[in-house]
Amino acid sequence: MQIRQLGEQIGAEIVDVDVKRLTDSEFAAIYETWLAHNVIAVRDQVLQIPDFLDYSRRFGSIHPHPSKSTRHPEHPELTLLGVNKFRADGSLDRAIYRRGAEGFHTDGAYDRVPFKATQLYAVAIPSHGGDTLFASMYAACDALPAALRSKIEGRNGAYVYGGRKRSNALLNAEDRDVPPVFHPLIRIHPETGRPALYFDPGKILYVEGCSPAESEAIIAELEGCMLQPGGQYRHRWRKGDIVIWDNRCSYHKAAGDYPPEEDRIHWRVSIKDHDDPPAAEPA
Ligand SMILES: O=C(O)CCC(=O)C(=O)O
Ligand SMILES: [Fe+2]
Repeated sequence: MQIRQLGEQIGAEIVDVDVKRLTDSEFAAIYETWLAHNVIAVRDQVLQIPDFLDYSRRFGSIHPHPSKSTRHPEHPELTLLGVNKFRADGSLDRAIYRRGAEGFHTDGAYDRVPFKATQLYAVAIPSHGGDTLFASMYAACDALPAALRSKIEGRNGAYVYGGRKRSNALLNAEDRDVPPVFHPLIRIHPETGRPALYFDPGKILYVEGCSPAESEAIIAELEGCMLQPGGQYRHRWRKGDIVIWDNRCSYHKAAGDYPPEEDRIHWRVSIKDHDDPPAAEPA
């Protein structure tokens, strides 16, 4: 097994390994690399669905995504990306084609216990475009101007799935009306102990304890701090890649720019810690 750092502060690549046959010490090395580099790509894997689920369960417990319409029909804990993007009338369903492409975000901020990790396996990759972009929340936190940092220290953001724009197209109607959850804007990573700027402009409703105008001003300022030089990595997919990112310390975004007539299909799982409670089912 070989490990290579990719970005300056984020991203590593692992080659010459088969995740179907990993010893505990090899997995420990992968896990340590992931904690250190936040996003890792394991190349050249040939997997069936049970292999992908088994490997994913080494990182934690896997949870069905709230978007029920994009779950695999026999494996609800598996989300399908890029499947059924054309409707029966031939029109492109942009919510599927551009899923994750509206802006940098972290997965699961709308959940009381947000996802620890998201893992994708590349089943089909277009001839060009379709990259995934990553950025470090540690780098964003380190770069916060002192005045802004003191404004948000100890404060929570309020989050719902669709955020201020109510972007709920992938949710069933009965799952759209859910009360917000709260997370500290500077959140300490439970495993590394490092502070991260935990912020998602697409899912935040407001900053707790501020006037609406103050809250909007803070949100706009924070949005400008998310991407830092040296804190970014762009993944160019190859079929057979497994990529896992740490939602507690990284943002990501799909480029959303590949030829829509070509396939770009991933299997996807949402991972929590083994002892985290499941999401509350919407009332
Ligand atoms: O398709 C991608 O590149 C990433 C999509 C995304 O945001 C996600 O799966 O959480
Ligand atoms: Fe995402």
